[in-house]
Amino acid sequence: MFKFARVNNVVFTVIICNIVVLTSAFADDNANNSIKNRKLDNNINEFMKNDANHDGLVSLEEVRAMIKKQNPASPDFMINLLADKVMNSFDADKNGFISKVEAAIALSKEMNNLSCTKCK
Ligand SMILES: [Ca+2]
Ligand SMILES: [Ca+2]
Repeated sequence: MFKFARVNNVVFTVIICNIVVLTSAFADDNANNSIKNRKLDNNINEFMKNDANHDGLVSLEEVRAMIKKQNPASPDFMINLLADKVMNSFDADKNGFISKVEAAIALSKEMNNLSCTKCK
């Protein structure tokens, strides 16, 4: 069970990394705040593209579709687990939908976590 949870975390991190790498063409270790903010903006916009029905919110189903697209070979139970993980960390008010503000908060936290491993 522990091993399985670890695999999930790795895949989850890979998903976040993909989102970050996707938009980090201008990044370097001395990135100033405006570049950082632009990166965050890009990441938020990338994430909100998963809003398939354009209601301004990313639902659990839409998160599942995003993960499925990035991991087409993964079994459904794995995709569902990952989607639950994303919802848990992104959906701050637990209403079952990720708003743009919630995505901004979660992605900015993830980006800080990622860059902190570099700045030590
Ligand atoms: Ca939606
Ligand atoms: Ca929410």
